[in-house]
Amino acid sequence: MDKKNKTLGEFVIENQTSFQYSSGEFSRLINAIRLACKVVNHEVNKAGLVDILGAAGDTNIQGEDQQKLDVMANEIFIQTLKNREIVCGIASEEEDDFITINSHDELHQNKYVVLIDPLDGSSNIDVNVSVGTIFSIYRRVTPVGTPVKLEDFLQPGINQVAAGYIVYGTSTMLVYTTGHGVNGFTLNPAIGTFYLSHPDMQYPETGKIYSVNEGNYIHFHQGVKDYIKYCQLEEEDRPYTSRYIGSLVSDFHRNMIKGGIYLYPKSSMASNGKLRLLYECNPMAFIAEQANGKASDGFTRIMEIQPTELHERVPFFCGSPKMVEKAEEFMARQRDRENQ
Ligand code: AHM
Ligand code: MG
Repeated sequence: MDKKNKTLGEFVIENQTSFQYSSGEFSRLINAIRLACKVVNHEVNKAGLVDILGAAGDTNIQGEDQQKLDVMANEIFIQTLKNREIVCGIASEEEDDFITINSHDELHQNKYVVLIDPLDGSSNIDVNVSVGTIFSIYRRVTPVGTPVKLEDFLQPGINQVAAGYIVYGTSTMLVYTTGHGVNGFTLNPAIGTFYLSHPDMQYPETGKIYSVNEGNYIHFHQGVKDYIKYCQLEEEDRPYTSRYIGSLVSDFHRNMIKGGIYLYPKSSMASNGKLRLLYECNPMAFIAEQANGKASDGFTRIMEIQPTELHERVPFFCGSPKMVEKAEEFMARQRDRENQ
């Protein structure tokens, strides 16, 4: 078959054997995510009609309350996964606690848990800027046949069996990995089909883009400040270009294609940064590493951090390997200075 015409469905079937565990189950899982993504995509694309159709909190013409899109996306993903009975638990950035699926089913046969940020960067929706969905899949660690426990979700990122994101951008793309490289699929909205458009995605070794919210500059650790100054210096291939959308999926996606680094460091205002280890950093780190990139908290590999709570935050440095290594050098140098 012509590679250019390969659909996501065909790709999943062809690559079933590369999934380390039961292939059928994974195919069903990715199918559920693909379906939910198309529904969310439809809702996101209508967001510009908010003045016509009514804003969140309003009542629409059928007398139904209009929901905020992030709440709606959360419900769509959870409902789609629940209906298909393929996971034993879901944790979402939008929910305080994890959700147990089939809690009344004595069998509890499903082996996977899904962690999801249903609509990341949702403050961008009102101004027609790209947003995304991020997901992460693990095998449960507690025995099959029992209800899921917190420890099934608090696994280090290296245990992920799959992770991906959807970017609702100028076109809608689904990008995922099962630990055998990263592949990107673009939605043809006319027929609702994803096509393999970006096979084997790879970060360039280095790049010319740095992405950070520089408005927080004075609150950053000195190591981060020094690295930002290094990016701006007129030397060798620098100064780099500053690009920051404020929508992690979009900033990450651009940097992976063009070469760059994304930073959300800790600051004197946010002691662990802003991004969530389980819903944002771990899945993005898995994708980054599978695409020749790197992800750390400035000192430690993200995927080796042992999570202690569902909504914990970590500083995030992610991108082209040489750029992340250079930022880590600045962080280490400053730490050494402080320890002297
Ligand atoms: P959210 O989960 O509340 O949407 O926040 C996450 C988003 C990321 O997409 C983005 O990179 C970051 O927050 C931007 O934060 P800031 O506005 O502080 O730069
Ligand atoms: Mg988020």
